[in-house]
Amino acid sequence: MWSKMKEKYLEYSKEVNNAIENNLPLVALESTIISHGMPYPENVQTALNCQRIIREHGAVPATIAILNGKLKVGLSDEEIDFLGKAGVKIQKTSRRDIAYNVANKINGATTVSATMYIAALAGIQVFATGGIGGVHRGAENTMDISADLEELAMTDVAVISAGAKSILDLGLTLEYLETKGVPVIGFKTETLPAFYCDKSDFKVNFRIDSPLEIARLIKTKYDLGLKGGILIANPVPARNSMDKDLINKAIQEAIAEMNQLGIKGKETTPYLLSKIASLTKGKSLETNIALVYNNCRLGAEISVHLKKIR
Ligand code: PSU
Ligand code: MN
Repeated sequence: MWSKMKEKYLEYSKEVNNAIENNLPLVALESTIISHGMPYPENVQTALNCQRIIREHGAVPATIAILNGKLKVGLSDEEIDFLGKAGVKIQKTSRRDIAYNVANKINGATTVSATMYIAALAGIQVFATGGIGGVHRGAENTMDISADLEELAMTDVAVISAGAKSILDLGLTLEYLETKGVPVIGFKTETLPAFYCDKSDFKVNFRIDSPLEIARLIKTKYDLGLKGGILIANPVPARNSMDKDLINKAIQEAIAEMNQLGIKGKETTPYLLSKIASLTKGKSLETNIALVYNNCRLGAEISVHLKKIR
């Protein structure tokens, strides 16, 4: 019954369909990072390179979006180009928007939360992205907490990210994940990386140094019926890590300007990302691209191991 219903809404690319039929390792990718996370044409080049890197590491990429009322798992190069060119004109789609967009055939670029949900429907357990949403600074007044955290609480997908940006409150983000029972793994690190920087003052729950060991943890969690995601924090390579003071100054300036302009809700993250990129003269964009590639590599390695262990 459910599987028939599912077929009605999901649409796989040929490559993804072949991977599912042959039990090949898959890695999901989100599309808000394309439409809202980076400017054109870097967004399209990055998305295509992510797919290439995943293939080079023995897995199959599945970029996810909502197009023409379908939950698309695997996009063509033309579809990626369409999302990249349209940019913020495409609707940023999180969990709450999925049903409305599908019912009304509204195109949507999926955030981490929506991508996790659709990946899980398609049976994909590993998802690589840049940064996740979290508890925003000042959330004690605004209650701005990303739906990504609730999704990590309930959907069985391991998410590889470069930690969380310090536009967020990293300490409160970790507290939230702890309450929800989401394990936070540091890949070769003791501290939660802060996206643009490879380190922060906050500790991860467990440090693991090999992709095989991470795959074993994922398998064990789901064998035990422990619902919800796993957050794998993969620090940006040291050579691409930004100076802490420089980036924090840009973040503070961007937040102050955002508050002055009265920007709220789902516009917050895209606004801050582009403002920080211009304040750092493109350096933050360069770092962002490097860390996404790094996460795709690790995601592919974990997914390959996950298919082999039993
Ligand atoms: N962080 C980035 N780039 C991004 C995002 C976050 O560095 O593109 C996107 C992701 O799609 C994430 C979303 O799921 O922003 C979080 O938005 P919000 O804070 O509105 O939940
Ligand atoms: Mn928000």
